[in-house]
Amino acid sequence: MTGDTLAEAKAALAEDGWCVVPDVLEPAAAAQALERLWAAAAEVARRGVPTFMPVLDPNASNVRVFYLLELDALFRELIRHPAAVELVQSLLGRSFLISNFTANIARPGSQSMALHSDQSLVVPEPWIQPWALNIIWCLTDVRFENGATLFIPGSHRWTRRADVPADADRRLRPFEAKAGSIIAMDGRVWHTSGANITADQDRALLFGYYSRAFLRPQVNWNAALSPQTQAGLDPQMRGWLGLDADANTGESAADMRYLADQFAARGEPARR
Ligand SMILES: O=C(O)CCC(=O)C(=O)O
Repeated sequence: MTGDTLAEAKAALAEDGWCVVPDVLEPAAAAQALERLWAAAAEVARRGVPTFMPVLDPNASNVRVFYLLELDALFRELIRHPAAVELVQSLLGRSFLISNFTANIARPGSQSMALHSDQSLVVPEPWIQPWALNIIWCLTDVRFENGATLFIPGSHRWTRRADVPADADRRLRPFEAKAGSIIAMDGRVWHTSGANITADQDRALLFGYYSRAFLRPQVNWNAALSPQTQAGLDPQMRGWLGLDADANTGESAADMRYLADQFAARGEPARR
């Protein structure tokens, strides 16, 4: 992956609402991540936590793994991968929070979930700006046949539920990519999981969900991460996970400049 590739990807993400960046992980690293994902799924099952969510998926051929950050240090590295963070900051700005990190393995026989946009699940309409996005890690090759995520081109410009057309399902297109790629998807893009119509090919994706820092994350990491996991995190990760005492005190460089300007205009030194 070159700097040019990432620059083109950021431009596509801003304009089209999505982009694919190939070769972020070497094939061996993607295979290792897949192995660790199955180990995490086994651990979750051992703890008696369901990996089938009837509210999300029509049948148990979708294997869902939640709280990846608690389950393996590898996932704590992926969520802060420099390419992922660069894409996130290009869309959301410097400050952001890690809202969620989950896996969905679509096994043969899996079916589509309901059409949705992820931003619509965390903030009411209108959805004017990108306030959230997914960085989707492809741990297997992803094709229409093995259940690629299906999305509607241009749907990041829909600002209200009433904008979703009656023929939305007919507009769906697959995100196809090689194992080791990441797909960035603006939180306003309407999408669903594809059906896996192969006989024997899994489709394994990780969904890193990031949001603007003023939005409450989907996961309360203070509760979801054990004291041992929290103890191993550096200040940067603690900040991105919202683990410290400050919650919403004006976080962006623009906010800070605004405050500094206000103090300067009053002839006072900047505080905080
Ligand atoms: O697995 C997929 O392809 C999509 C999953 C998804 O959109 C979700 O879980 O909200």
